[in-house]
Amino acid sequence: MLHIVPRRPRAALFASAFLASASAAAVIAGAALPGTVHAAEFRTADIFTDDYPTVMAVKHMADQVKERSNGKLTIRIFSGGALGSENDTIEQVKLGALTMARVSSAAMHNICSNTRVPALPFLFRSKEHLHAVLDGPIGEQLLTSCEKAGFVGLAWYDSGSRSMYTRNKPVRTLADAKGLKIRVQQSDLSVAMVEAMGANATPMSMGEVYTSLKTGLVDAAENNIPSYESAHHFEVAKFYSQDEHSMTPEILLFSKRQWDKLSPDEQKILRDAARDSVPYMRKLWDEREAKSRDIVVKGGAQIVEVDKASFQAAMKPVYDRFVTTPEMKDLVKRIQDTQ
Ligand code: BDP
Repeated sequence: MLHIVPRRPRAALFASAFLASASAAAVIAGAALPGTVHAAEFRTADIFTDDYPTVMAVKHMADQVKERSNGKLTIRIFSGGALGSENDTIEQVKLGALTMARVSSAAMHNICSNTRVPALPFLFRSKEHLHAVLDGPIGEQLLTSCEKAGFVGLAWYDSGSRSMYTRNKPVRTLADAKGLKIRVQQSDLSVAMVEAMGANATPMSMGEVYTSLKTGLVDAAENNIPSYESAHHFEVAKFYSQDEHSMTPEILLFSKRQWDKLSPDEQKILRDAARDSVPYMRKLWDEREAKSRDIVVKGGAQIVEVDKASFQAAMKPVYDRFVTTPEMKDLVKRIQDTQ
């Protein structure tokens, strides 16, 4: 029933990833000259299944890449967590053992610090505000900010807004969150955000959340509605409290090691196709949000209205702790000023 597979032992993962990528690496290595496109197969990973918007968007990109390269460049998608957790796939991409990964940008927070910016609580006023920022120079600046760490950012994908959901009682105000044990993503910012709410943060990978909620290891988790639905969390945590504390986007990563071996033509085909998959993804995302909301409500979940202002007012310590460098301060200011 669980669509997101649990973690697999690290050694096995790496062995299979290296084997899987050996042929592609051999084809690419040293072969690329400017103005040329050579045959190569790239591999990408996602924890979600084939019918999820992130996976369908990368499939769209793969189709475009194949067509625009006359069948020379192909992208093979390992969905459903087949290559491990997001942290596992990020490590593989860094090493160049895996070409690409679609992950939550929160999984990059501790790797390249600027990616924390779009996850700051209550930063975006609306989906339109988020799009205006990510589609413009700030989005571009943030996408390139992980290159030193070994990652080329190809695109931002929507991920709606994240809200809290609980097993035992609905959360309506900040006071209701006090003392709850809440699963968060493996990011210091996510931990700090939940602590600022007066709750206790338990960081873990997505694949472990269902069981942790079911067994009571945690009282709550937080996510967008499509994740809440597709990972079946709504079956074990019935109260979905719409505090909409963050709009952390998804990021599509390409291994810098592999990128640097590609010709400018090959890079352009990949970049353009990634970019062109964004509007398609947004359409799918909106449809999926509506569909997921329907499924969870029919499945017995309760969508709870929240006193958002009480949550927002508690977030100052998060900004004080993470928005410290002149660059971060400038980014936040420019985002707030974006219309
Ligand atoms: C979802 C993201 C997924 C993350 C998950 C999480 O789409 O990439 O793994 O949240 O909470 O919204 O870990």
